[in-house]
Formats: sequence, C-alpha cells, structure tokens
Amino acid sequence: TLEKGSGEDQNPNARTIEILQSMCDYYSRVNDHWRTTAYRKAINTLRRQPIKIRTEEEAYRLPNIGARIAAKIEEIVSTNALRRLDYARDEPLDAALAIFLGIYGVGTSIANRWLAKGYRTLEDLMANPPSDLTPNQRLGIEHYEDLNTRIPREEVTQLGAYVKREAAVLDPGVELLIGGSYRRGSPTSGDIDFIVTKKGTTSAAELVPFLEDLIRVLTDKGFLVATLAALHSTRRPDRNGEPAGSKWHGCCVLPETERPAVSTEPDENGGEGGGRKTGGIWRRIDFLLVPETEYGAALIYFTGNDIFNRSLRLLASKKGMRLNQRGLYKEVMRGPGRLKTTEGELVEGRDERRIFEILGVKWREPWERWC
Ligand code: DCP
Ligand code: MG
Ligand code: MN
Repeated sequence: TLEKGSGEDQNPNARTIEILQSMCDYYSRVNDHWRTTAYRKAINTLRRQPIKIRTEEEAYRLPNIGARIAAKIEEIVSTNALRRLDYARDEPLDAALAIFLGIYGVGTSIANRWLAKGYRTLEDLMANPPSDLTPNQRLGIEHYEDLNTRIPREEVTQLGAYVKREAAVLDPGVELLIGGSYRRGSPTSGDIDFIVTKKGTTSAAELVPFLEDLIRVLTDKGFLVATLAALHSTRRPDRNGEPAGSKWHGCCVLPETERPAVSTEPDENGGEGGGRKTGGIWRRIDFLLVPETEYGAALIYFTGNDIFNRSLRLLASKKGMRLNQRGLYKEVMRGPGRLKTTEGELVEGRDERRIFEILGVKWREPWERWC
C-alpha cells in the first residue's frame, strides 16, 4: 500500500533493507529456504529500528541478525552496495542453477556443488558426470524436458483410468484415488499422486502384495518405465508418520492405444498429421498405500497443498493435538523434560470431515485448499 511505501522511504535503514531484500529475493528464487528466512527476519528487525544501523556490532546486537548478515549490513552502509549481490546477479550462474534445480532429485546444495566444480549445462553433466551423480539424477537429466513438463488434467484422468482398470483386474476391492493438485482441481499437475486403500485394512503392509503385483503388471505392459523409490526403500517410519515401505515413486508413459486420436488436420506448413501428439511423455507417478483406518488423514495430507497442510498441523498443535498423514492424535506428554515418548492417543484417522470437525475448522472442499 501507499502508506507502507512512504513509511519505508522514511525508514533510516531503507537503503540497507532494499539491498537485503534483493538478497532475500535471490535466495527465494534458488529455493534456499533457510537463507530466505534468515534475511526475512533480519529485514523485519531492521524495519523496526528508529535509528540507522551502521556497524556490524550494532547489527549483531539486534534480535534475529546473525554474524554474516551483520557483516553485510556494515558493507552495505559503507559501500552503498553488496559484493555478494553482484555475484547473485551473475546471470550465467543464475541460469545454470535454475537448470540444475529442475533435475529430479537435485536441491540447492547439490546444484551449488556442481556449479562450484565448473558444471554449467546438462551436457556438461552427461559428458563428464560428477562423482556424486546418482542413478535417479541421471534419469532426471536424460528425461529433463519430459519431467519438467506439467501434465494436462485430461492426461492425468486418462492415466488414472488406465491404472484403475488394471488394478480392478487384480483386486476389485482396492480403491484408487488421485490426490495432490489433481484433487484440488488444478488444470495441470506436476505428477500423479495415487492413494491406494481397501475396506477393512488396518495397516499399509496389507496392501503391499497388491501393489507389488500392480507394479509388475504395469511394468510388463510398458506403462511404468522407471523406478525412483521402490516400495521397501523406506525402512523406518519418517518424522511425518509415514510408515515404512508404503510408497512407490517412478515414471510412466500413457500407452499409444490410450492416447486421444491425433488430429488429422494439416499443420501450418500444410503437412499431414500436424496435430501435436499428446502422451508419450514420461510422467512422474506416485503410489501411497493407506489402510482404511488412516484414509481420512492421508487424504488431507496428500491433497495439500503443502501450505494448507502446515497450517492445519500448526492449528492442531495449538490445540494440544498432532496431525500427521496417519491421523489426528491427542498429545501425551511423558518422560523427563516432557519429551514426546509416544505418538499420542489416536483421536481420528479414517474420516476426513471428522478431522476438520474435531480441529474446529470449517470443511474445505479440496479445490478450496490452495493454502
Ligand atoms: N506434501 C506436503 N508437504 C511436502 C510435500 C508434499 O504436505 N513437502 C503433500 C501436499 C501435496 C501432496 O503431498 O499436495 C502431493 O505432493 P506433490 O509434490 O505431488 O504436490 P502437488 O500434487 O500438490 O503439486 P504438483 O502438481 O506439483 O504435483
Ligand atoms: Mg502431485
Ligand atoms: Mn507427488
């Protein structure tokens, strides 16, 4: 707002804030959440100072300003600029970083390590692979374009119908639902998130034989083309309460026979069959095994979005409860220093609506959960 803008101009630290904000924006762009947060907090502190902060020492004494940012504040005040920002604006490096972050399984730290080693392009990585390149990252490079193409909603629907048909042959009692952005009604999705359940199940392990069969069939048919995380790759439950061996991640391709008829209209050049072929592209696909007893909590988690999930979890914890993908629990405090020694007492797991009710949140349809 105008009010806020004029307030910033009068702030004695306006110039410092402006430059720190550019750093913050840069770190946000490269997905460095930790530094983005550090800068955001430092900026908030500076904004509240009635006097201009000039030295490293003055800055460091303030809350939420660490040694590194304190040093940068002095550099900004004394030189009216920041060397690190010049580097951050190094466009070739920026572009290379953005490319590397698009590789499946590559985050900021790996991408930066490769940059430091002199890699700049996908071709560089393939020609002389870094020693730490994993098989999954190699797949991510080889299918870079496909895996960075969002999936049109109709194709997700077709992929879903294909999988459901094969699943019903194996076990008509198993239910498959597509969660994630598709359930939120998104016109395109980054991947396909299948939630697999069956009436009467109380543990994900009961569904493992079914999924093993399904994966074998879908692989034999040429539908599944790569495994990124196998069923038993997770040995222990993770911190979010995801049970061991309950998920499968990989890639699939819609079989030619399932693809919508290719347009026969001539293309712009007057050639034949100019309509762009849909399908045939490698897509990311996830399967999650969920027992009926945890279905509601799993639906909430795998529908998202991630920010909506975080806010629900925060709300639960404010009410002395804990929400994860297996259920809503009443916290049980035990042990020395009130350490959490158990998951707590299960309040509700199977019914999505009940979980909203118990949390005291008005029901939100999946397409209303964009945050
Ligand atoms: N999820 C979460 N926190 C994460 C990752 C995922 O809460 N860090 C949950 C919410 C997501 C769901 O899992 O909606 C599926 O994860 P995806 O990464 O597949 O995200 P989306 O399906 O929402 O989006 P996309 O279209 O990019 O796949
Ligand atoms: Mg998804
Ligand atoms: Mn997913």
